[in-house]
Amino acid sequence: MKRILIVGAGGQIGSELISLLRKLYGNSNVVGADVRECKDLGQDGPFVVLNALDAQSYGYTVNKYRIDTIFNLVALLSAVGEKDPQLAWNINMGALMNSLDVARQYECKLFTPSSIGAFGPQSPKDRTPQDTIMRPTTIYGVCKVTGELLSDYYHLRYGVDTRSVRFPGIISNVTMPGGGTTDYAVEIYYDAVKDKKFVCPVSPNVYMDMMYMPDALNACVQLMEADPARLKHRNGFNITAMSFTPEIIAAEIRKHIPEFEIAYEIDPTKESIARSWPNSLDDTCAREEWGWSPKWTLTDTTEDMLYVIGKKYEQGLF
Ligand code: AKB
Repeated sequence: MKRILIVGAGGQIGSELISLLRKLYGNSNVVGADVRECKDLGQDGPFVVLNALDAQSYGYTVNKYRIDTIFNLVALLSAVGEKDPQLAWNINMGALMNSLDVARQYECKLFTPSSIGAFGPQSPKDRTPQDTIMRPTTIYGVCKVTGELLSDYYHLRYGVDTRSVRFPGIISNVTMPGGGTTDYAVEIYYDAVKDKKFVCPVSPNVYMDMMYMPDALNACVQLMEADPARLKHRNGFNITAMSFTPEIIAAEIRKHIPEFEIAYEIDPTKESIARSWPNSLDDTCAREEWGWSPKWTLTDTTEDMLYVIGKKYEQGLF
């Protein structure tokens, strides 16, 4: 990776990936792109307003900045996708098709995240294997499985260097996630700091895989830098760092804020999505093929999240 374009740079992952990549590869070598103007992202390096569905502008940007690696982070997430499945398909698949075609034309490597949402109710629930039945029941999951297959196809048919991981819920404290089923695992920390209570949209005993942002960012870099000769899989690798329920994360928060309370107001869409997803993934292939090894447990994540969000609260930032 020498000249990198992050499409969807204003989102939860993009807004932090851009800082890491600029540190590693040089500010001027990492171009941020988003459908909205993001003033902060243009301060240290190049930033362009780009609609990933506009193939011509996408190609123009890649050519202009002599890009060799694209991170396509454009996505409508699982819960919001169910409100308008046609829109979710058009955005998720439109951005992916344009990314694949541009990567093919300009000989770029391409990273597009997949998700635990690529699995469905018929997938094995615990330590879900890398290669197993998928059959998701959300439009988001349908897009993710299709995206994995299309990305593998572009690799086989045209030699495009496509790679991806199946991200679990990402816990972070810079940009809020929007419209996902796992968003509660971020919101709970903000509400714990501000109100010492949280109303959770999924049941107390529902397990889902999660990961702290620093591990998610390392996964992006490590996979894209991995020796292709070692990759038996490409799109997408199971990765995980922790698996917990709302009850478990609440208990962890109570170690720091003993008066913290959690109540439940179940959101039927999020609940049924969460129940259709695995409890935990088996990430052996990622460990073997490119050295994946997460660092952050729920205990360290909680300590760090409460510290950082506590500082933001003191500064009146939310
Ligand atoms: C979502 O909840 O939709 C995402 C995901 C797990 O892909 N965070």
